[in-house]
Amino acid sequence: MPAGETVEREDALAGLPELVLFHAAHSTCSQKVRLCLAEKNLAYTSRILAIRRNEHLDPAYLAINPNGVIPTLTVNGESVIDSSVICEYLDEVYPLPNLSPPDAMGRARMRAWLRYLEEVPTAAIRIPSINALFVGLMNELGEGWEDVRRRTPLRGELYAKVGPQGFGRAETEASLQRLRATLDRVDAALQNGPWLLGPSFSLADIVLAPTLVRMEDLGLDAMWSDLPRVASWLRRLAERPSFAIAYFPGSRVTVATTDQLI
Ligand SMILES: N[C@@H](CCC(=O)N[C@@H](CS)C(=O)NCC(=O)O)C(=O)O
Repeated sequence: MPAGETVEREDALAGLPELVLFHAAHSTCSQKVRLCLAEKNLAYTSRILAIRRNEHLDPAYLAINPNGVIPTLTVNGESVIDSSVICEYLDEVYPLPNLSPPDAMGRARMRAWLRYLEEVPTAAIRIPSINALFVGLMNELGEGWEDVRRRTPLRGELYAKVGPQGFGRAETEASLQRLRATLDRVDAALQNGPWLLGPSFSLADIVLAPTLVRMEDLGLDAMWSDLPRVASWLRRLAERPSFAIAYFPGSRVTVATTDQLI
């Protein structure tokens, strides 16, 4: 989707605040927000940032997102940052269809999932993603990459650990273990499915989705070959109309071989 294009959809909310999403096709955090916007059938103006050209570290972007990461949603020019926070914001302001449980205890359970998903698998998937997809670009950038590492407000420490072949074996294996632990936890929750919180699709499913899709793209789907509930959750997710909207062409990435992961 070209930068600046407005996502044209039936929008019963015309006249409400202008939504602008700063994002990238392949960015897993952006995909969470796009899924949420699509579930709610919300129109927005799309501003694609080229991470390759460091547009996320541009002073003008840092002024709207001081963390120097994507996505950012602006609402009449005011920023909402952090993908899960953006999803919760959207669900609060545009409650139909509702993506949160109706009761406080249910919402507490959902938020516990959101925090866990951010802390464990969302962080873990960065390691094999960088190894397989981004290390080539980092090497290609050379000195330019050093500059990114110095300028990034949040990721300097993480990027200092990336060598010319990516992360080391121990770091990569630890991240795969964290992903497997997540799959086990998801599988256990899906016993009372079909969705993470039970009968209704929620923000917890949205925040989980990009990690599993990325694992699939990296050829890591064998990690749930013994967990059929996880596989059927992913199939159900892909059948939702929001999926094709959020994952427009260019959003999925593939690697030729899992050897690239380590
Ligand atoms: N907690 C943030 C994390 C956002 C994030 O890490 N975004 C990645 C793309 S998925 C990014 O901007 N990476 C650029 C970089 O690491 O320099 C969120 O959920 O919005």
